[in-house]
Amino acid sequence: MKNIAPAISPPAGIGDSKPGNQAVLDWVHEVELLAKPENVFWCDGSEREHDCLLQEAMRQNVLIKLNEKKVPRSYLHRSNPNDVARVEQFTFICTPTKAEAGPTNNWSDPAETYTKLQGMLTGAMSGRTLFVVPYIMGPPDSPLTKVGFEITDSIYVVLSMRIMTRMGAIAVKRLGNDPAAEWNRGVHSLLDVDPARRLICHFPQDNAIISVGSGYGGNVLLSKKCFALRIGSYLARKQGWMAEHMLILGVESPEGKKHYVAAAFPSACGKTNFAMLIPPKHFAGWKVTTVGDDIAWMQIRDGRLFAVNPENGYFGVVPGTNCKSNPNAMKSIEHDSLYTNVALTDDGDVWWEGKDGPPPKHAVDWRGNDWTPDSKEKAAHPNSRFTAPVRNNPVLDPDFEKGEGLPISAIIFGGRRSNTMPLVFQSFDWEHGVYLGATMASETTAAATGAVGQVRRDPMAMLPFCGYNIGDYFRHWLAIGKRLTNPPLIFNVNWFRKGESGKFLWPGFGDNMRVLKWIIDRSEGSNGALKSPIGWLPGLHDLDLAELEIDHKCVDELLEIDHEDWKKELAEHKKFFDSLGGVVPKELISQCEQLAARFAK
Ligand code: OXD
Ligand code: MN
Repeated sequence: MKNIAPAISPPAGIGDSKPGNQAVLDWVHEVELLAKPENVFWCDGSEREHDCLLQEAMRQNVLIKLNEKKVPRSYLHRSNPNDVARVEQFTFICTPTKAEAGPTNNWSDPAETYTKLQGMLTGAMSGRTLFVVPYIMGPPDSPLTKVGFEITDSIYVVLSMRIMTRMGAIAVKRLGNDPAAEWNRGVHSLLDVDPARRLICHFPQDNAIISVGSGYGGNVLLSKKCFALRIGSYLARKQGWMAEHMLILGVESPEGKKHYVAAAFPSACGKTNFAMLIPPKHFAGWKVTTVGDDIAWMQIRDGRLFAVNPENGYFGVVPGTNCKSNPNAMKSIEHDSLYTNVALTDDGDVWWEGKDGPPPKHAVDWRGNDWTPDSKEKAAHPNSRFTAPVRNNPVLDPDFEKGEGLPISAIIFGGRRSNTMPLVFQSFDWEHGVYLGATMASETTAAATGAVGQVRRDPMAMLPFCGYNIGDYFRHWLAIGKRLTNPPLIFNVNWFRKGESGKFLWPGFGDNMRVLKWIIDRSEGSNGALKSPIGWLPGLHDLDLAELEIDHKCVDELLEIDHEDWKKELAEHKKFFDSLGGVVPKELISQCEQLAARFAK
């Protein structure tokens, strides 16, 4: 069989930065004995190393260099067509008991799973290079920051980790030489990229991850979903902090007053767009800055929640990104970026459905086939991705690296719902807010394999990412609320409500600033709201809709609470809680009853 990741022979002085920590050395040695690579490459994150890996990735056709004038220092990667999204059905939480993983996770026995994976990894790296990638998650001087090491046989993974994390010597230094220090062990092997031998396994008690058989980012950049969310959420509960699938943004008023907001939306629901929002003209002087677009780690200090973005790059969905939907993302991917599964134009540029301008007359699609505008196939895969450094973002928050984190004034939950959910509403209090998060739902997207467009409950957008029992996760949220003397207010938004004609009622994108402004005003106690059975809703005059061409009828529809729809919604909440088999805390059951009672009044 063809070796899909042939070993590389780096020049002297590259790939030999062994750390001093004996626990790391022992672990790498153990994996080496099992996977039998040709050689071991110790990454240090230097420029020399980067150049060497890029050259090798091009030589192996893992990366295609793009037109240097059009997209400087950027590359295209094509994944195996059977490997284009996260695979929730092959993702496992391996805790000693099934109850610890809970009703929403696939569970498998840790000892049996280790044995099975050891079998799969035996000799798996023969003829390949075993790369050791040290990285930190979080700003260099933050108490929240954690160290991880990823072993991989994929050069694409190494180059992507270099963008997505602070990688190399910085992590080795932070870990130090104490063999008992806390760090995450991640092992990844492409094997033969066969879906039948694809497994993403988490061992929370061991702070360890093993991922085999895939090369897709969400399955193999172990820092991200696997460590920062699944293992992270487990550690967070144990250690009293929060690891959430949330963007973090800053909003500054013309007077210089600044708030930070964290928002949990399921995959591919516009987190990156919201985090990079450009306010409409009417909001001249208002500034929105990005702290993070996917993950928030939050700790309590002085009774408030403070958040950091543990990542150092963006791994975003490409199709639909353009100068109208997200000009800041377009700037972020203009250079020094990796593209995965987009189309390649004849002049070495990248193209995707929804990019500005007319489609190219000819391109090579994401599978490597000729493509023209008449082709039936899409040029870019719907879940094609960019990997870009945060530093490329023109609106990166100046305090992005602040170690203590940034104080969160509001938490927003949201999903993709064609009906039922109004544009925005505010919870009555923290406990009610936890209920909003716990019962959140969204229409599924291409970010994970499976049917697209079906409404599924996705509590706090963590359904695929909570590394332990979801009931205990809800309990953790409730317990955090008790420790907060100055908690963020909690809101729910829905940019995706449709009218009878099937068209979106709300323009979205930059105009989401209008909703954000109401949220900020509410956090300052300075704007009105109407009490409804589901929470506080803005009155018609509480939302600043100036200079927006929108029918009053649309606004009414956007804020409408249809009692028939809500009867069904409430039944779905109950059904969802019932499906969790008794793990839901009594406080949330009571919230469900209170909601029913408010509607019955
Ligand atoms: C992502 C996801 O890639 O949530 O961020 O799937
Ligand atoms: Mn995500």
